[in-house]
Amino acid sequence: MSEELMDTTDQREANEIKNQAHGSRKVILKSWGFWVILTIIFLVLAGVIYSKLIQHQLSPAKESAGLDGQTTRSFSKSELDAANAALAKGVKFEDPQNDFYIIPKDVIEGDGRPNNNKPYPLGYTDMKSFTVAADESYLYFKHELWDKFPRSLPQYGDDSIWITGPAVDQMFFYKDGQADLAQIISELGYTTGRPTADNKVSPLKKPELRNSIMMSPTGLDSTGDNIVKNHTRSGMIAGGVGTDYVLSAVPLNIFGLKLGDEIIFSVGDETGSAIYHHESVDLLLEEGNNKNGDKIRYKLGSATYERMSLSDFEKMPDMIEIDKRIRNNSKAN
Ligand SMILES: [Ca+2]
Repeated sequence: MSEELMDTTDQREANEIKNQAHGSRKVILKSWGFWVILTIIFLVLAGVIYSKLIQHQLSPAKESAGLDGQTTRSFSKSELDAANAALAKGVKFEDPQNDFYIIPKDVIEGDGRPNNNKPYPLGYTDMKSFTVAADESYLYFKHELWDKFPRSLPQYGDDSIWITGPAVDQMFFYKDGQADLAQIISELGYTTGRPTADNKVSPLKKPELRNSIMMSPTGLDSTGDNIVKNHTRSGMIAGGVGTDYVLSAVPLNIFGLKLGDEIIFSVGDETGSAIYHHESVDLLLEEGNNKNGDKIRYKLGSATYERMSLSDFEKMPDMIEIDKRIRNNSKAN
């Protein structure tokens, strides 16, 4: 073998050794990279599962989502600007301070719980004003109260407030030509659910501000509450704890409504405590200690309204039909 050839052979061997070393380094790098990626995936998955568990613990699914699985979200900056622009052109109603409706002592609710005939003087359960407005996409309701909502479970004497919130009640509208009713509550929940039979509540770490929209009543359950076809929490909400207002935006399309259509509704604020079914009730447009306030007849997007008495409302042929349908399917008594 010539020296030259030996050199070439040595060179080839050296190259082969180098290549082998490079190859094994590649294998090591590959498996090292594999474990890094696997660890990252594991950490991300663990994080997601953990946050879901925490979320679930803070706000049980039962309370957080409607029957359709929808939850209420916050406004974006531009959505809030749009809401305020619409509200500036809406209709505002003022409501006096400390004008609670006193429920007669002998009224016992369907669930057997009593009502409070001496409502607590809590400003955040007392309506101060109400504004209604609409744009092409949303119906807006702004409720102002006489005081700020507490940041954690409110106590009054031995009692505690588990839920409070103003509502647009018995809202009459036409969906695809059919007369229908809806109730839209802008509620602030302080507990994981209703009080137990021995008046105990479990506070949420973070109170939950949400829309509660009940649509299409079809009957009454055994406690006399409406059975509804749909319950959703869709839309946006702002205000709540630390503020003295609640602002709700509800998509027009869930009612099949558009600008210029008419709705007829009343407004009330109900609060539930550990002891009382209704700790307090405050109604808009009521005179004296009337159980029901007058109705507001409002054309979506307009700056005016028409006041309508409850008896005129109940005499509307479509309302008589709806009422009949609900009563005929009553599981109460
Ligand atoms: Ca009031």
